[in-house]
Amino acid sequence: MAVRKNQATLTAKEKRDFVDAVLELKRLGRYDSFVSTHNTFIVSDTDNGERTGHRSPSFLPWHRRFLLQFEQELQSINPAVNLPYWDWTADRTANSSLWGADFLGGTGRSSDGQVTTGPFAFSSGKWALTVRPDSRSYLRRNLGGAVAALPTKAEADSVLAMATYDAAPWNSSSDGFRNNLEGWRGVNLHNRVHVWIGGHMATGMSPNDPAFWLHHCFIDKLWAEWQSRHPGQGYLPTGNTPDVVDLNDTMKPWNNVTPADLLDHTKFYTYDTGF
Ligand SMILES: [Cu+2]
Repeated sequence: MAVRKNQATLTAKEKRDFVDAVLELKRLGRYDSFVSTHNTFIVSDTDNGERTGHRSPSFLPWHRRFLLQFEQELQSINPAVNLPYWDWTADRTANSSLWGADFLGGTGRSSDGQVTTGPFAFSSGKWALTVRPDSRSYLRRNLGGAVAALPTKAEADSVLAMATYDAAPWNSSSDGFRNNLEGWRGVNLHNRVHVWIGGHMATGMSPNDPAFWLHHCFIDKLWAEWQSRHPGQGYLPTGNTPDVVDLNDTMKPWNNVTPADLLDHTKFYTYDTGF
């Protein structure tokens, strides 16, 4: 069983293996479809049609399925690689080893936001963006530039304490665990981290930054933690809800997987904290 580890505990070889597998997917032309798929599933509350990937209950199962697919792609390059997670309540600064030249590289330079260190620097010759919001093909970041602080452990705990998974109108104005975790309400966990990193992470094309996977892996872990804290609570809504993915509805773009299929992550992997 694959075990997803905290990035802070990865060995030098594990970091190298992860980075090398990501770079190889990019070289093979199998990375950028993840960027375009993610961007296709950005919606507003008032868009017509179904809300699937964001601003809706299926935010969590949609990203769980999305991460699983990416992890399987990495494992097709190197079976030893699992997604690591970034606990941003603990590793809270731009000086964290996460942003080291041997892992994700650091913040962007002040002139144009271009990441210039690490394997995803444009100058490495291995990380040119093709699915991108403008003509610039270099990865951009501005760590801590637009929002001063990452969410704290106390803030994460306050969201984990919420007993109800989600609530009508099932969008970015809802009460409940999902919307507070996604960050449209309350202390703002997930959205704030995207903005703290800045650059491409603050856009729908956020998977251009490999930090996306480590951030969302921690969001996925928080969902698993919420499930273990609230065993009597489950995914909502359970049926007949217009424009929303109900418990047993299939999710686009896969069309063969439902939230119910994804509730038990231990069918696929576990976390190093024991669940
Ligand atoms: Cu997303």
